[in-house]
Amino acid sequence: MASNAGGISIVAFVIAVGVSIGYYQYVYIPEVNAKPHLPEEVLNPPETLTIKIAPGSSVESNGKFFEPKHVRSTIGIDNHIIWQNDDEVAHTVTSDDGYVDAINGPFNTIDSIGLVAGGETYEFTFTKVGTYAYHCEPHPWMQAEIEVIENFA
Ligand SMILES: [Cu+2]
Repeated sequence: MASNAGGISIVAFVIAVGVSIGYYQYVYIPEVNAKPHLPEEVLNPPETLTIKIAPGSSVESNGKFFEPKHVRSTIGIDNHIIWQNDDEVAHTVTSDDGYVDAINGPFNTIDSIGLVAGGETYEFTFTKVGTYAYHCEPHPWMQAEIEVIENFA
């Protein structure tokens, strides 16, 4: 009886070790390696920048599309960008070169919310310094750029 219980506990121990090693190898390690560790203020910056999609943007002669057309954002300060569609027509915010952020995925509304309907918004947080050119997929004359710079403060 006693030796039987001992046998069961050894089996239980072996299983527990096996599960722990499996968890470490196949769950914990991939999770640790999957995404870079970044400061909290980069992941959730204290401020946001808003870009407005001008009314009439679907018409090329409108002349005003993403406003402002060029935006400078500082990482860890205001690298969270909000696009506000003030037009009645739906638009996309689509990276020119298919940029994929290591934390937040593709910089493209098509891969997340689809079209940004009139009155709706799209939000994206850039976690890396760089220059990000983008456009609207249905209206390719709608072009703009975000420059995300280092925080030198
Ligand atoms: Cu558009």
